[in-house]
Amino acid sequence: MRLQKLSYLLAVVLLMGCAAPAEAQYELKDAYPSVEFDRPVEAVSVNDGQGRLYVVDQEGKIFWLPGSGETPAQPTLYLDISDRVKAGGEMGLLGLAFHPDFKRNGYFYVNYTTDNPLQTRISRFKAAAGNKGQVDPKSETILLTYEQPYRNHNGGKVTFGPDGYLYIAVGDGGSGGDPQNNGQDRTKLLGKILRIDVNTTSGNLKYGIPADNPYAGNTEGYREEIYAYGLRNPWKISFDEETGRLWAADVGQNKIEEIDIIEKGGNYGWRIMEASECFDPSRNCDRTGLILPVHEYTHADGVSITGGFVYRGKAIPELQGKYIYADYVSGKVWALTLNGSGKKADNTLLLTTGFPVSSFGLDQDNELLVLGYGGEGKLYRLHGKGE
Ligand SMILES: [Ca+2]
Ligand SMILES: [Ca+2]
Repeated sequence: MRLQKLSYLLAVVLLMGCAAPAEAQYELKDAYPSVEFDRPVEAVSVNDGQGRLYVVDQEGKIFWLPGSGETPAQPTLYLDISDRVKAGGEMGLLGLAFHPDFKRNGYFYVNYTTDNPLQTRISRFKAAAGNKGQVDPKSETILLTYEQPYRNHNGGKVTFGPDGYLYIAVGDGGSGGDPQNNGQDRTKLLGKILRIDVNTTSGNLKYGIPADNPYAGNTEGYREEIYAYGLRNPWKISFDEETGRLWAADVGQNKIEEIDIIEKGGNYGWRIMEASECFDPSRNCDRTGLILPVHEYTHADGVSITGGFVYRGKAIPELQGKYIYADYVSGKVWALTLNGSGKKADNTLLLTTGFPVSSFGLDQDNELLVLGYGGEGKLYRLHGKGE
């Protein structure tokens, strides 16, 4: 009897293969047990000497939490622009980036949707000297607006690159199947990664066009802000601080979610392709010049990808250099590893959250935060089990 049981257990272990033990190695811990947000979509830190973590609530508010050591941590309202933000579904205050020289100039940049007309705005705000208390909502300077033909697919991330330029993730405008073919239309800003220089102005623009942007000075009518195109709804882009690589998670249409390494001037395929498959046309599409994802997964594993970061923290050494991302719907969190030539080497499931993952954040020490959305808007930390 005992032996039978043992061999049964052995058979179960063998059948389960390697996937189960990998998932069991990680868990999430509530980073701020006393703190809840309505709908957190960003958690951003800045080298402001104060160790603060800034959390964006989709409704149009930014809060900050004090650095470690100050407990219990309570969020302080930093900026409230809910009077001008149209929130709900995929709309709202969606992105926050601090100027690399924030400590000196107090500038930070946001991406939000507004209505009448339905638009996306990229705006700059200015924190008063010393960065104490609340930021004046009247300190807004609107840098860039673009029309949103539909309420969904607004992208939303803004982030500074190692080159000091501001990168903006822009969705294809929305609906389904990109009916206006915005992703491939380089006369439009929709369905693109944009790159602008916020430290200068150019003609009527409140920003500059970097001289080496792919369409700088073009005569074809292409938008000079474009850095890369052919994206559907990049829900989070991030730079790997160490390699300078720009990562994008692009939400799929009917079948496939994808991760891309964004190169200047690259065409990432949408709507000609959904990840590695033809989409429109559905067969024999022209793949010439299209850049395929470094990784993709089908709707067997999730329905809407949420991009994260290449882990450069210290707490979980074995995740060093791996891209951590999730699926919003399935709650699965994975680690993707590239090899020396930038191709996929491994993709490992770390855990399944049991709640929708809206985003990832980085604290002052480059440690990873997982943002829970829907029901309880919580911030979690990823831990190795027993750590
Ligand atoms: Ca839209
Ligand atoms: Ca693609």
